[in-house]
Amino acid sequence: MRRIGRILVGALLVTCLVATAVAAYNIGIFVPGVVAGSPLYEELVSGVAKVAEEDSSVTYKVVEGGFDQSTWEEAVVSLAATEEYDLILTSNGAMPFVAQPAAEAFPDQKFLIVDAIIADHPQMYTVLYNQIEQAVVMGYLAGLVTVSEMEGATPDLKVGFIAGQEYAALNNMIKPGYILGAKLANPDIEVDFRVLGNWYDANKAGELANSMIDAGVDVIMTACGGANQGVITACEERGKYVLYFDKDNYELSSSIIGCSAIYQERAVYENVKAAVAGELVWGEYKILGIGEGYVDFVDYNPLYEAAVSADVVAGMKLLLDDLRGTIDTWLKSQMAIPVFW
Ligand code: RBF
Repeated sequence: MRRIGRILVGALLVTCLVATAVAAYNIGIFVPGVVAGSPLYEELVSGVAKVAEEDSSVTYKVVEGGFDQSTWEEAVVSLAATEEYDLILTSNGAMPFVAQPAAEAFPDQKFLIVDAIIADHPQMYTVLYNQIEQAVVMGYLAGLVTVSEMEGATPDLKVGFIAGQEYAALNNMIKPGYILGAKLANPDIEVDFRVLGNWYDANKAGELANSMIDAGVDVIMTACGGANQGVITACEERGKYVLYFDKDNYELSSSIIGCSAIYQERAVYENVKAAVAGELVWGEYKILGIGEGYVDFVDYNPLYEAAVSADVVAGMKLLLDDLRGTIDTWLKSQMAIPVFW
């Protein structure tokens, strides 16, 4: 009897251990670049960290892919080849394609890719942000500032935008949205658009900003990751204005007069939780914008109203009320996202 009892207890223990092992959920986070200085990558990691804090069965490892994009495909294959991860999580529009060979080689590997979109891939779930909305607001602010009486505003109707590189989301959402917003403020405004060619060279970003300022630009939107600092320093030195694209970052510099934010930490947190619960439908995607609460302009930081003139605040409020409420059908049609995937 005793012996049978011991065997039963032993069997129970083994079952418990196996059950615990099965319940563990491991996430490999592939950062295509480096975390520091890129808001969306910082929030990619912090979103998972929040899930892991609440759920001890969730573990994660962060792999930084660095700036040599030609090595990413191989690095994702290596990550999948460990067969240790229930989920590979990554972020940016190129990643559904970069992860393709890994997906093919490891058909059981699942991928959650945020700030990206692909339809009908049976191993992938993607979350795209409506960056037309995000950029329209920023373009409109740039337009209001350049026509304003603010101290740094020049008589030229020129606003700037510096991007890290050219990619589908930029060409189909961010750039057209910014131009649309600026021209809504005043149709005669010209947008000086420059591409840095990478996401880290702050010196070169500073040179681009200075050359734009020489040409009469008084406000520059920056979306070039770690290189943003070069734009900020140039604008600080020359009394010009910066629009920061991805995050509430007014504290970083007094030259930053407008921030739009993507709530990527929240999107990552929610979708990783859904993945852990087995609720993500592979092959599907969703698009999250201002109406859904994942994209916004940060007018709720008091530093914003302190940084711009009262007429700019009033003009912005009209557009924001529209975008956050019932959008006028004409504006809505102008902001439709073309199917670029
Ligand atoms: N954004 C960053 O802030 N830092 C980066 O290192 C970075 N690398 C990118 C690499 C590729 C191939 C692509 C397509 C986009 C990258 N982005 C990066 C842009 C990011 O996905 C997003 O579009 C911008 O942050 C604007 O919201």
